[in-house]
Amino acid sequence: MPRPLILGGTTEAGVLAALLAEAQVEATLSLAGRTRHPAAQPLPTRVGGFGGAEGLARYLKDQRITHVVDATHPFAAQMSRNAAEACAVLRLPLIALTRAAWQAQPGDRWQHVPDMAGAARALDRPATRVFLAVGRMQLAACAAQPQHHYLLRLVDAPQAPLPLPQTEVVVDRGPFTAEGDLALMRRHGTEIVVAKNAGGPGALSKITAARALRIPVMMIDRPALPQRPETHDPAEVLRWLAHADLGV
Ligand code: 3Y8
Ligand code: NAP
Repeated sequence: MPRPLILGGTTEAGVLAALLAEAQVEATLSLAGRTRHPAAQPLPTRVGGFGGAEGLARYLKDQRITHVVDATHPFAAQMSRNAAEACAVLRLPLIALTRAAWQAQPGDRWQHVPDMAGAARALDRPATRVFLAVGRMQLAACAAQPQHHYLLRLVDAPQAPLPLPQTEVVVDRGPFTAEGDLALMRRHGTEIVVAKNAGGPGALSKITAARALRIPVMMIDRPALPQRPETHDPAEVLRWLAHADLGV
């Protein structure tokens, strides 16, 4: 019987967790512990880092894990690198459950930047009203551009002073809706949206709202990830587990 470890923290990981629980697969879900009250999941869940690739390898051995599913967010590049390294060392089967990157549609006004530092550089312009929808961990990069009025959406209320002088904070966790984001951006008077190319439906609403408002989007492209088998379909992961379980 397979004993997979699911590296989660995304909408798709939640869908997979439900399928695995329903199929009574002996799976464990893993979260980093980034948020104060993570959503309950239908699988036994462990929270916190492993201690690098070595710590992950030790965990995989100690827990007799047979397969690893990397269902982390496309910007969780360190976790993905560690998973690829640990699975290579232990010769464990690894598959990534990912979602396609968003693509600009005709009429969209996207400016691509390579990473958060690139976004901060591209914000070197007169004061404007920015919906900085990249979460808490990336805010410091924009401290070099204090002239803007930032709308921030965070999963948890900030515990420490924010590195930006003019902010409006919305504490909310997704998935979000286009109607909700349209109202939020109208109320804030948003003039540009800064977003990570997360893909998937859970964070797309602000992109849809920007399209409706015809305002520009500064799109942060995804970091490079290690080569590994990938699927966008949670059901495919179950077939992969069953197939691998036949020892084939
Ligand atoms: C801890 C688990 C589910 C999964 C929901 C998805 C959708 C909603 C949209 C905006 C963008 C952002 C952020 C976002 C979204 C889903 C998904 C997704 C973006 C939770 C979760 C954890 C995290 C961590 C958190 C980061 C932050 C990023 C907020 C749970 C809710 C901005 C990414 O305060 C912090 O430290 C937050 C940190 C990493 C990025 C950052 O750099 O700050 N996600 N998000 C996971 C863990 O501990 O391992 O708390 O229940 C999961 C989800 N967040 O259950 O349906 O699948 O992407 N998450 C981005 O995409 O830009 C919000 O506001 O429009
Ligand atoms: P990251 O930068 O790739 O990882 C940094 C370290 O956090 C990892 O080396 C690992 O610590 C720990 N870690 C990350 N994901 C983990 C997991 N699922 N289980 C156990 N430990 C984990 O990751 P991140 O960008 O901070 O993302 C953290 C979590 O939030 C992930 O679960 C991700 O799916 C979720 N998330 C992230 C974003 C985002 O925008 N980055 C968006 C939505 C959800 P050790 O080295 O000690 O093992």
